[in-house]
Amino acid sequence: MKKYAEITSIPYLGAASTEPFAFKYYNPTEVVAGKQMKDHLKFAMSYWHTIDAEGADMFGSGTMDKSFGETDPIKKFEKKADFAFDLMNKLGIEYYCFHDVDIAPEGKDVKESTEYFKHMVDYIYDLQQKNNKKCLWVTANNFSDKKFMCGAATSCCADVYAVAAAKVKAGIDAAIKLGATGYVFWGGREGYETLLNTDMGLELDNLATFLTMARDYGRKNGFTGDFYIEPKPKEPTKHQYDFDVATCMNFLRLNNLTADFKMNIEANHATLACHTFQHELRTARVNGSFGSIDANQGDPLLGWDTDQFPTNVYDATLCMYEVLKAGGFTNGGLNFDSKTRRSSNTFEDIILSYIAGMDTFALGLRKAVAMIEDGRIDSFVDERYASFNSGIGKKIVDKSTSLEELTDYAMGLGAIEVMSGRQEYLENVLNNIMFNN
Ligand code: XUL
Ligand code: CO
Repeated sequence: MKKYAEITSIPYLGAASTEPFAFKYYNPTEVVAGKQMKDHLKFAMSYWHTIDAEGADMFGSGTMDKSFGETDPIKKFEKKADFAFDLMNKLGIEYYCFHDVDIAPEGKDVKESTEYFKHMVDYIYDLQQKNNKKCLWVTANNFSDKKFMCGAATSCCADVYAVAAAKVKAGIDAAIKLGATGYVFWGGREGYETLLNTDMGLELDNLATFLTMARDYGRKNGFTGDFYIEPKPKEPTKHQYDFDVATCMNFLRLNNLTADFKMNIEANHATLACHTFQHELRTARVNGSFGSIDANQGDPLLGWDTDQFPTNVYDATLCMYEVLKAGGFTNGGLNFDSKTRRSSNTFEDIILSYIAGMDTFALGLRKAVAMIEDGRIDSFVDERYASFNSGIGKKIVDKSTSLEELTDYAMGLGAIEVMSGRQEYLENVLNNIMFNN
């Protein structure tokens, strides 16, 4: 197998190829359903797992060294950034996203950390211009440091809340400078372990105030992208306030934030909430809050966030079906919040993992287009709800009936026959589409 340094770019060689460092399904400029594949998929490299994570887990230390031979903290992060853009070039990825602490070292206090961060934002800005890349979104890591042990915007300590606000302000400034089209809030420790020590009402109100201030600051200073909430039900806290899309939508509606906040849906967070990925995407779509996607997968036998590179083509197909039905990405895109397994510890593995994830979603896109073009599933659903197209059903849809009128109508009915849901037939149709071409 080739070494990382020998790889200059990953070509599209098609499904018959056995070359490991080639795309089998992702052909960036090929037009499918009226758009180039790269514009349908808007792949983004996510910094924290790819550029920083070294494979440490709670039972052992890292298995990979990503210091790039540097000990000076600033030089190390500059080398990481150089590597990040080189990797994106090799893979043909146009977008990237990051937490503040992914791109810069932390200083002794907020002031010093912000200076380091600004230096690295400038450094990355130059790389982005030189390499013709775009920033998908920025976020603040307001969960790792020990001061965030009881939350950030939902902390019991007002000083911690202020530090979290300063970090978000710096992140929004970076998003504006880099022209990012998104700013993400994932509520890492915004939740609680026990109600015995928690003022839930105050925490939720403080969170709403925090998001409102961030929105107002961003809009006042020229940030025109989307703000995103990334739902996750648990881990690290036992109860997270951003449990799933429906919970987040309730919170956003209550606090008049739906015009500015959309969802950043992560595949495995959906699974942890006991939903399918498609359920979360559909819930966002019907609520008008579909925004961006964190594409990874979990392990069905493990109950935590394994953040694996996606290889499940069924999930990717149903995901891309929802994306197409939502009209495609606007400000959002598809980022790989995914990491190589701890035992896949070489730079070649990073490239191979991205190829797997990108090919999986490219295949998913192709199959989703085939599903729509085939039409059997969509037309079955249309037929299933046909009783709402005319007569009393149309009146229900038009909100022009009443319980009295429906009662009169029901009184005149004889035996009713409800059409079969034909789930097995539809699953068979899906398999037919997946494997027939
Ligand atoms: C954590 C997670 C984060 C968010 C950004 O589970 O997914 O990477 O995507 O903070
Ligand atoms: Co994520």
